[in-house]
Amino acid sequence: MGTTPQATHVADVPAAMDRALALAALGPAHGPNPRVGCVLLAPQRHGDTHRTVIGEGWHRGAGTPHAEVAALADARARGNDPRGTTAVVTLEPCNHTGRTGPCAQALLDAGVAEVVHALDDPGAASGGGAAHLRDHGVPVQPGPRQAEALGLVRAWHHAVRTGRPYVTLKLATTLDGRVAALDGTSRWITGPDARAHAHAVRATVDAIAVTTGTALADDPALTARTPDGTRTEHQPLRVVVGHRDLPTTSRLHGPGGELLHLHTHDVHHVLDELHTRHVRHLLVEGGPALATAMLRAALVDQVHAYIAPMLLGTGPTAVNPLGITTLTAAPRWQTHHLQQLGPDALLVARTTDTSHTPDQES
Ligand code: AOF
Ligand code: ZN
Repeated sequence: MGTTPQATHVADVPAAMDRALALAALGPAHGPNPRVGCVLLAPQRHGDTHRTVIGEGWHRGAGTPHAEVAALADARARGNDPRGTTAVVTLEPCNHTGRTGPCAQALLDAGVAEVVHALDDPGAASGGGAAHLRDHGVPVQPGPRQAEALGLVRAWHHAVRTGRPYVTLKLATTLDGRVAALDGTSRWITGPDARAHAHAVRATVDAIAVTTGTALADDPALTARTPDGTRTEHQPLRVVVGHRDLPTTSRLHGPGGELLHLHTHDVHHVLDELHTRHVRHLLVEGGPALATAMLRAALVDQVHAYIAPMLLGTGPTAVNPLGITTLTAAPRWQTHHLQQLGPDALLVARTTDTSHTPDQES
């Protein structure tokens, strides 16, 4: 099925989990649902060194079959009987009927003998699949490779757990943290490689937010584009925060994702509204007023700091005063990773220590 060659044999359950994680990564990083992969292993016969993969699948986005159901369908399409198999899944099988039916029950109905899953499902309705399987006599082993599985679904997991989107704040500054010169010139501080990276990030998030001030001053399109200017298939929701109206000629009214104008300055209200729209990952792109309000409310989970090796000495900074007057009052973030982008650098910092977990979201 799909774009990847089928695995036919794997050494053992850990190798099957490697495969399930690789399959999960084929799903979209954006959207309301998590990226999940599933591998069905035939029972180990005496003397075999490897186990046969009889079916595998991954989730391709909201409304399409879940990974477990996709793997069962793959097995049947290949003429394989899923009875007695071990289901190796990157997320606990769901226990609810949402856009599709409950996977825990689908695995039971198929006669699967045991389940190994990485992450627990934190959803109030969707969780509990492991208990349901155990109650019906199917052993469930939770927990291997949680960090990797989480790296694939960080924003979704955060949103389901906390009831608000995961927020990435993008900053593009000089070495001394400035975003414009005194005369207001601000394009371009970072170079093409940094901009290409930022566009690739846009293509993985659900929504991008800017203030009306930034929208009026810069007239951004807020679309995700490849370096040749082509719009990518997925276009995030474009969110403008603030009271002033945008002219009808604004590029935000042009082609791209849906435009949502929120006439508020309350960042909690912004995130509530986006959460009800199933936005899992919000990218905040400016200006400094919105960045500052989000930081003051402790609503930023990750900063993408693009830093250009130039100095201005004066001019506006990326963030306005945060009310911090002494060093010990400044929260210290964790460096998740550091990357060179042409002449510039990208530092990804997070509020919690995820520096040892891989991350395939961006
Ligand atoms: C997925 N894909 O492979 C698994 C999921 O609205 P629904 O019916 O698509 O259900 C989405 C929820 O199901 C999701 O939030 C998660 O809790 C659970 N498991 N979801 O999209 C999958 N296994
Ligand atoms: Zn499911």
